[in-house]
Amino acid sequence: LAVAATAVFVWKKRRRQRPPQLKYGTAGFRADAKLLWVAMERVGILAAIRGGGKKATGVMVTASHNPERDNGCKIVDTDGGMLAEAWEGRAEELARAPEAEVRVPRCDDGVVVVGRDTRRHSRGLADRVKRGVARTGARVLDVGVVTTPQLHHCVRELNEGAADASDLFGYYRKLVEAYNRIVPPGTPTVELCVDCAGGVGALAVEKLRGLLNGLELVAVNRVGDVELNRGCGAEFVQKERKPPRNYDPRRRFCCIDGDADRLVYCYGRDFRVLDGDKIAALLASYLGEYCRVGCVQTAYANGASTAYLSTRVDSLATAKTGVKHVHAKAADIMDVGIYFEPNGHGTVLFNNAKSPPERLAPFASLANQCVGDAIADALLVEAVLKLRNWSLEDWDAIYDDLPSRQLKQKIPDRALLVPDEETESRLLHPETLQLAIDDLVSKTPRGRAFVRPSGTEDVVRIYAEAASQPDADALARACQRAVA
Ligand code: 16G
Ligand code: ZN
Repeated sequence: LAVAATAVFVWKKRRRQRPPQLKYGTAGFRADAKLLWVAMERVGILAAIRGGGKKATGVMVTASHNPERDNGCKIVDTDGGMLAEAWEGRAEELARAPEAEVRVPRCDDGVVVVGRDTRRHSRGLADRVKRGVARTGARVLDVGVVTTPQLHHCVRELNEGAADASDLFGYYRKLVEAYNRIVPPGTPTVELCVDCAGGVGALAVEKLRGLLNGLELVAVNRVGDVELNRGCGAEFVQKERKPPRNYDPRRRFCCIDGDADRLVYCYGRDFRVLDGDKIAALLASYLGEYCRVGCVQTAYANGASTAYLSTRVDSLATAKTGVKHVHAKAADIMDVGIYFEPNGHGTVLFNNAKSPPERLAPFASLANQCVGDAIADALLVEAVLKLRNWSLEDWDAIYDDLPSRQLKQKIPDRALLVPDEETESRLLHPETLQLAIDDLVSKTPRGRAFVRPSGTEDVVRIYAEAASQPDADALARACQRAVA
């Protein structure tokens, strides 16, 4: 009896214990994988509730470009996009609540699509998500190891009436058909090495091999070749400006991240990086010849790209960092809304999907309409380069990046820094810090700088650009000292 009593006591205590107080960050929960077990089950419950017992939603278990030890999840909304911001608070509450306080409603006719990346713990965490979904009575559709954009695609397809989107056959068919409509057969073949950061993107690249007119994809840094996201991948290459592992300057290279929703290109012995800004510029300059194009950037966009785009697109806007912000603005701008963050996350939205100009129809099916998709974006870039008959050098030469520098600084409480709601490029509080930054900027030729609290890491990010690299470095360091 005493043993049973102890067991009941322990069980009750556990039910009252608070799980880790996670934050729903810029793109979902993200933390050391060990802290996520409870949260994942709750995320499954939340995703089912969000579907309202009728529609499909999704959960992607991934920590994207973070190190292998981290994990997380991205919740996919009924339209195939990211979870509506209004629901993030509810997700947090549910993830943080002691078990005894969790109320689980019935969502019998809902479906939650569950996918995962290649991390060691992703399978176990996905099982937890599935357990949460099962508690609501909703059905689980397990699509296994997929890229994040593939999972978004599945959810959208299901809600648009597809019987089953889980084999991804429709996803690949759409890409191949659209690309081959733009690029005719018989076109001379270009080889493109895709640095897959040791992640799931390699599976998609393999699937597309041999199917595309004039384009041979080669997966480099496949699962198991390298540690995930370490010394390779889009985040590493864009932030560090260093060649990824297994880079070969004689071959054409692009780099994606651990869940294949970011893309940057690179080339040459002097290692040039073509980032998201340059991808936006390339696509905008081409599409702008056929329709009215709007572009959305974040404050991290290089000033030279902003200057280039301002004379070539019909509308140019700045949004807060994070896909949900740039995506929303791009969906509301001109016939075609292009957004790319410099880190390579972006896509082209066809806002008049019913009637894109004839010539652009295949672009409208190639570009992922839910979220940035590194694989689809690489095909868009390759298609436009072929149509223009451009090399990477030609593309790179459309404008020269202003020298820039990014730094980060840990402070005791980054929540004390409050940026403006519109663009996150100025601090509303503390005012004295913003004044100090203004002063430093005014003394730097072509200077621009801002600081903002990261939404994915416990740090403050510092961005600076200037006419010369030493000036950009000095400006960034001076802002860092002002923050610290
Ligand atoms: C996330 C965002 C990315 C953003 C980055 C900013 C999505 C899918 N991803 O990775 O768009 O650029 O966070 O990180 O929204 P930060 O808040 O740490 O600077
Ligand atoms: Zn990612």
